[in-house]
Amino acid sequence: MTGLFGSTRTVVKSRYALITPDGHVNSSLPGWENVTCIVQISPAMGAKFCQLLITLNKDSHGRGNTGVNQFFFYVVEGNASIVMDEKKSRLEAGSYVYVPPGKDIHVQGSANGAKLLVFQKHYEPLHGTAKLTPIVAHEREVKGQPFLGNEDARLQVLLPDNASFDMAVNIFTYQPGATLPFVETHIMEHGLMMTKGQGVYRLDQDYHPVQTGDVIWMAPYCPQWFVAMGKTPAAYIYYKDVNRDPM
Ligand code: UGY
Ligand code: MN
Repeated sequence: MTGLFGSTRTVVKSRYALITPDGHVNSSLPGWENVTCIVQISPAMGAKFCQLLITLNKDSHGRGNTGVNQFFFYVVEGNASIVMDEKKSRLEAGSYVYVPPGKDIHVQGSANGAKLLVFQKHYEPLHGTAKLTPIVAHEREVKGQPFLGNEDARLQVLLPDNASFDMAVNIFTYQPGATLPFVETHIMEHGLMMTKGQGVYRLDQDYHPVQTGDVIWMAPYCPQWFVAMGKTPAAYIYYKDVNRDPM
């Protein structure tokens, strides 16, 4: 698909943003070497978290301590590895890693290259909850559950559903024609990337055609709805903030 010069589907508003890959511009980020890094969503647009897309090659490294932040890495394509607590884990498409705050990490690329989607959030501890530990897993290990009874709209919940966690990351897969059952309006914020197929996203009062690779930020209380369209399933991976007092 070629776009007309001077045009883009990207829209950035105060309550939501649709970021399409044609507009990506790289950033250099501390700790990352020989990578291409796109900051897709950040506090600079009004979000309370960051969403990054990092492309690695065989000479790529990401090193440092997570500090006050927690990180969620999802392998969109290719192969990479991560070292935590002196243990190296090999990652492939569909692998994911949760890294709690205060943890030393070393991410490495591979000859196959890799694209990593990263969610980064300042961790808000909750008194009386267990200390968080790293998780390395694969999406195939997580069964998709029908969303509000709809067999054609399935949700995979990638992180444990307990109050130690202040963020959730889920994969939503829709058969063609399946929809979110109603226009959601909620306090939680979202960052998402389309990983399969296409559809139409309602954001606030606007309807946007979306496809694989598109990114959406939804501020708290941004009305939202989705319908999958086309001949193949549509899927997106998304972040939300959970389990903390709204005051
Ligand atoms: O978890 C959610 O709020 C999800 N149903 N929202 C969304 O897919 N836009
Ligand atoms: Mn939602």
